[in-house]
Amino acid sequence: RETRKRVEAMLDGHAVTMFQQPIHALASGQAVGVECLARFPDLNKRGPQAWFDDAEKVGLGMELEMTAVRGALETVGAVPDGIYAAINASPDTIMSGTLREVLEEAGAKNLVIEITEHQQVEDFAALAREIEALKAFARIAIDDVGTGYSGLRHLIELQPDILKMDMLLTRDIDSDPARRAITAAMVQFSHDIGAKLVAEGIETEYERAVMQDLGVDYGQGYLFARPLPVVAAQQHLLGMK
Ligand code: G
Ligand code: G
Ligand code: MN
Ligand code: NA
Repeated sequence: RETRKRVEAMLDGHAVTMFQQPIHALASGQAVGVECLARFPDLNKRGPQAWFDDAEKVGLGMELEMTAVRGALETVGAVPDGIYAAINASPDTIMSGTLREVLEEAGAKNLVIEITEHQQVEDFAALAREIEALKAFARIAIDDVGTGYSGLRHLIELQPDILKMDMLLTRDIDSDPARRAITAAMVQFSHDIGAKLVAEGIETEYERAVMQDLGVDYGQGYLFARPLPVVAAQQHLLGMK
């Protein structure tokens, strides 16, 4: 009950702020996109993941996700032409049809939906159908490939435009042949299906260089920029272009 009150108070208080983290092409260094990420009050004590987990626990997960989506859509007008804006959504939210309604109404250009999966999907065929319908409004990215439930079926059946590798692969990429081998296989797979591959959590120039050498298309991480308030993100994007 305490948790429910806390989440409700946060939602009622319109306390969700959307930040943007730039995504860069590794070869040219140019910014190609931003990921919209939710930020909450008292961030030092409770990170975004804790808020999303709490909301999910008390049945407000979809409401919080859609609050973040609406907030993100309010910020995408500021994104320069030619740069995509990525929004996170779970299968539940996608299958509810609400996301499609909101995107249809917003009519925003150059959107990407990052499918973030933390639970097993009961009705995969229904998810796949809704994803097909969403492609009229956005490109599709699979988030955190290789972790949780973002498994093979997603890669095979959803025909994604973008794949995002979990930062587990980026960390220690210099010293670990297994991480390099999986990344190389991901590069091959992505390109065979006509998708772009993103390495997440790039913090050092060395990690960036290894990922580029392996053929990874795009990178996201503190080396390029942290998740930034929208005005700072736009300054970053315009400065790099
Ligand atoms: O932004 P990062 O700092 O800490 O976010 C942690 C996690 O919180 C992300 O990996 C993601 O799962 C979740 N998250 C952050 N922002 C959003 C959002 O806008 N929508 C959804 N659905 N999840 C988000
Ligand atoms: O949606 P997703 O789970 O991919 O959210 C991205 C997460 O990764 C966010 O929590 C964001 O703050 C985090 N992140 C982005 N870049 C870096 C980085 O370079 N290092 C680390 N440790 N985390 C990062
Ligand atoms: Mn994401
Ligand atoms: Na991710």
